[in-house]
Amino acid sequence: MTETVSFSYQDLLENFDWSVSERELGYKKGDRLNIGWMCSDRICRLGQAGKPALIWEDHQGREKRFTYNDVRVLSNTVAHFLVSLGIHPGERVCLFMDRVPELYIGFLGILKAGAVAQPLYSAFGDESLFVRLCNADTAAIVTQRKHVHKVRKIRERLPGLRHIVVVDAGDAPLENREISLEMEEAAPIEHFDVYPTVAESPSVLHYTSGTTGQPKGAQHVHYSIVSQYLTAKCVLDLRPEDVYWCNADPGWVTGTSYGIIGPWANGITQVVLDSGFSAERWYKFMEKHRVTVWYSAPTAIRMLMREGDELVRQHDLSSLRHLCSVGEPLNAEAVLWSRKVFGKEFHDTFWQTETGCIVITNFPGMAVKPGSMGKPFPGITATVLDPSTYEPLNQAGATGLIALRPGWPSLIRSYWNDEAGYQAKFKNGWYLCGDRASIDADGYYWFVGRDDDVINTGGHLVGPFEIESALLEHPAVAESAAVAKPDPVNMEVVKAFVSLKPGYEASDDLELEIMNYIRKRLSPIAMPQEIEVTNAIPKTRSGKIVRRVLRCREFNEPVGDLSTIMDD
Ligand code: 6R9
Repeated sequence: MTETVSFSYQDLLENFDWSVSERELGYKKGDRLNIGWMCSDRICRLGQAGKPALIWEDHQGREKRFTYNDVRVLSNTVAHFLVSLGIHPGERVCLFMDRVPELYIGFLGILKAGAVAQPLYSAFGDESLFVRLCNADTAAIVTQRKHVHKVRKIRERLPGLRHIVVVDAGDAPLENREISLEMEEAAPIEHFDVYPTVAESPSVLHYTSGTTGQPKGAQHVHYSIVSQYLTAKCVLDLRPEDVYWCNADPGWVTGTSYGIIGPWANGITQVVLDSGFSAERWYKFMEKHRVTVWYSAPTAIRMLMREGDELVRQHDLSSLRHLCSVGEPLNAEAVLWSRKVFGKEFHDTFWQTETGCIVITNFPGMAVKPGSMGKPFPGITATVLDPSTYEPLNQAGATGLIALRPGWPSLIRSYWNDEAGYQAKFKNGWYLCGDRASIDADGYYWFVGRDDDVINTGGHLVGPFEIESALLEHPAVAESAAVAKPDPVNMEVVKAFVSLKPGYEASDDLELEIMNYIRKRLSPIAMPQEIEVTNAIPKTRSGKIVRRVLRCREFNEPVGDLSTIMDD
């Protein structure tokens, strides 16, 4: 498939230096650096104040438009409000909202105030929310009326949470610690002294799940913009006239790195659809706004495939120029389907919350091998390591651990309050992604699977420990194990194994009740799609659950040698 490209992979690869990005952003070592300012004030100074930054639409088709100057002034307004509340630089301010304009603009406002933005997915239930706010010792949460009841449920257990800011309170009665901020109604703050953050100042704290323990806070710094700006420009191929749509919710890293920072640092117009999935609505939305660049995810693409080709043909999607995907393996069928119906291929991009930016990718113009993740982004040194020696495998087709040489701008600097967990991500001078892949003779990477027990459902990572802990709080559950189970659309879904306490009998009703319990306390994505009652949850001699046995059974894979694990 031929395409006109702005950059050639080979040209960028030769003599690559991240300072290219620093120069384009007008940043010099030692300068102040603030993502909030970079994504709004800077664009206005470049003569783009009147250019649309955000075109927002909800499920009823209501539309709002914000220029870069609007984003500049409104983010000042949010920043000023937070400072007037007594929020100090470095304190965590959580964003807990659907995809409303206040989420995108508030993100920049928090950063302008020098505080740390902590975005959380608004479908989280009270327990998932509590765990993350408690761990981060969050000082304020910005939320909507429809979600405030979840905060009310847990606020007594969060003494450090001083302010609950409601962006659409209207005349609804507010309770203790709650305060209203209607961003567009507040007195606009034309000039705000942006807090003088520097490259290494903390910026965004994203929670991500691992195998053990509760989710970890991945701590980013303002310097991450140097990676996010350039990868958005080169991989997403953003050009000044583009209309860009990123499907991801800013509760997850794709929604901030490439749903806020990347496009806005490039001065691009982006469109946001604040509504659930509907193939027809999505195509209509892209047709109406003449979307040119679309960043989506394999589960969404598979859901679109299911709705058929005819629906695509009923819409004029000729504006689409470049398509990318992230979050899970992009199956070859999805690439072939997109070729057929859009006349364009989805370009797979691989990265993580921790990497902050795309690290392995099908670069525009590079021949796509359907099913492959492509090659390392210039400026990223990658390899696959032997899992026992942590030495590079250097053999085409051999499966190993995906490893990256630390040093690119957007690698997280720590896990919040978990130095040991952070250090464990590095071996022999490499950062380990926790995924397995092979590299073919042409240097293309092929994803094999995760190297841990984390469940990837529809591109969202859920940690088994968080689900197991919540299951144990249900009165009927004595023991629990949560593992991935294959799924044709979501790639994986959660399956839970539970043993019951005396006096409880397995029944369909009880299973449904447990599922709903998890959905409400954690989230719909963490909810087990299947519950198996068993008295035989495999354990090591010291009593640790061996999820691998259960997982392999679900995937019909051989369990392999367990002798060392069982002796643990
Ligand atoms: C950006 C994001 C990261 C994990 C990652 C891997 C999986 C992401 C992928 C992919 C295969 C791809 N993953 N992109 N697997 N092909 N193109 O998703 O961040 O939520 O931290 O997830 O997702 O397992 O390690 P995050």
